[in-house]
Amino acid sequence: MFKKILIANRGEIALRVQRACREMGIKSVVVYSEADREAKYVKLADEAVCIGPAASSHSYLNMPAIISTAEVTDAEAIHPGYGFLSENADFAERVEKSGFVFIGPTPDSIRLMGDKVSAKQAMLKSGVPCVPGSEGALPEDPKEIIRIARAIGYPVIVKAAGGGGGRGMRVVHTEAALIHAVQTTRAEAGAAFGNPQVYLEKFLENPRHVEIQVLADGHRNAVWLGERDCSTQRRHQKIIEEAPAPGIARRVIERIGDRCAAACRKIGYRGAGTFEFLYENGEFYFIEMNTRVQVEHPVTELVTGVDIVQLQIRIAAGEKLPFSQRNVQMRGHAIECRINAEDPYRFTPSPGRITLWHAPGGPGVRVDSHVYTNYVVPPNYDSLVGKIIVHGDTREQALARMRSALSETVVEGIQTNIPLHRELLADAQFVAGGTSIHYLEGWLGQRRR
Ligand code: MV4
Repeated sequence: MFKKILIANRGEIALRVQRACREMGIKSVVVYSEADREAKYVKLADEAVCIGPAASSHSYLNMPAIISTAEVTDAEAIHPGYGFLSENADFAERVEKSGFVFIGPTPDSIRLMGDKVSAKQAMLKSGVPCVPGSEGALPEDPKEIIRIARAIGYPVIVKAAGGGGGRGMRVVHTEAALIHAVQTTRAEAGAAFGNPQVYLEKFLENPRHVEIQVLADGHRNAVWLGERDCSTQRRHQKIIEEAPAPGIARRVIERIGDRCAAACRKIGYRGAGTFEFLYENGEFYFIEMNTRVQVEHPVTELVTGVDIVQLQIRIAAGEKLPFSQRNVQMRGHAIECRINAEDPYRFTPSPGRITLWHAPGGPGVRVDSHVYTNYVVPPNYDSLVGKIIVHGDTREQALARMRSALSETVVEGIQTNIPLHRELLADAQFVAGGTSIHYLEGWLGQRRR
C-alpha cells in the first residue's frame, strides 16, 4: 500500500480523501491555493503546499505545480477528487509518465468516456442499452442528417461529443429547425471543447436521472453498488440524491447493474465509475459515464457499507476487489442534501464568513463538510459547503431523519439553500418519490415566498 498520497483537490472531497488515507495509515499531502490557506484539511494534513493564487487555472488546474509537489514531498500517488483535473486524460497520463500512480481509471478509459460518441459506441458493443440515436458522429451532408433525424423521430437532441453534464446540447422539435441547430451546436462545440463533432438522440421528454455506481479492479473483476436517483436538479446542478431509486423494480435495476459490471470487464475498466442513465416508462437508456468519484457517492456508501474512496486507493495500488457481487447487499435508504452557500430563492452565490456552523447528528446522520465556525467561504470556487447524508431502514425513516437533521443545522453569516431543502422535504410529490429531472424547476416556478 502507498505510504503517502497527494490530494489534488479542495473542500469537502479533499477532507473525505484525507479521512480515507488516515484510516488506512497513509500520509496525506494537500496542495492548496492562497484562498484555501485557512481550510481545516490543510491544517490537518501531514504536509501542505501552496501551489498558487485563488484562480483555479493557476492552482487546482496547474498540472506542473501539482506534479512537482508530488516529487518534492515523495508522494507515490495522486487522488484527483471530482471536478478540476479528475477527468483529464492528459493529466492522468502526465502523472503516470512522471512515475506516480493516478488514483482513477487509465488515461485510455478517461479518453474513451470523455468522448461521448466513443463512450456510447463502447456501451452499445458491451450490451448496455442507449438512447436511440445516430450511429456515431453526424456526417456533414444535411440530407443525411435529415434522414437520420427522421429515422429517430422528433423531438431529437443534438449533443456535442466533447460535451457532457448538460454542456453543448440543443433540443430540436421540427425538421425545419434541424440543420441550423446542428451547425450552431457544432460551432459552439468546436470553440468550447476543441471538438466540433456532434451526434443525435431521441429527446426523452420527462425522464429521471438514475445512475449506477461501479468498482472494477483492472483484473477483470467488476461489481456494481446499486443505483442513485439524482433527478432533483436545477440547471444541471444536483441538489438531492438518494439510493435506492424509488419505485423501480429490483429486477429491472439488477439487469442494468449486471450489464454495467459486464461492460467494465469488457473494456478493461479500472477504478470507480458511474454509468448515467435516463429512466423513462420502465426503461433505462445510457447517456454518459463519469470516470471519477462523485459528489453523491456517500448515499451508496451508506446503503452498501462499502467505502468507495478507500477502494479507489486499494485498486490504484493494484489490489483486487475484496468482495464479489453476491457480497454486495443494499440495506435501507439514504438521502443526501447538498448544502450550498447561495441565496435560497435567487441562487446567487453567498460567499463570506460563516459566523456560526452547527452540524446535525444522531443515528443515521453523516455530515461531509470542510467548514466550521469562522471559516470564510471563498468566492472563487463552487458553492458547496457540505453535504448532509442520512440513512434509515425505509425511505420514510430517511426522510424523517433528514427533516430532523435540517432542523438541527445552524449556519449564520452566509445564506444557504437549507430553506429550499426544508420546503422540498415537505412537498407531497417529492415525498411520494419518483419525480423527474424537470420537477424542481417547475416547482421553483410556482414557489411562494
Ligand atoms: C438528454 C435528455 C433527454 N433526452 N438526452 C443533460 C445532462 C447530460 N448528462 C444529458 N442531459 C440530458 N440528456 C436525451 N436523449 C435530457 C437531459 C437533461 C438532463 C439529464 C439529466 C439530469 C438533468 C437534466 C436536465 C435537463 C436535461
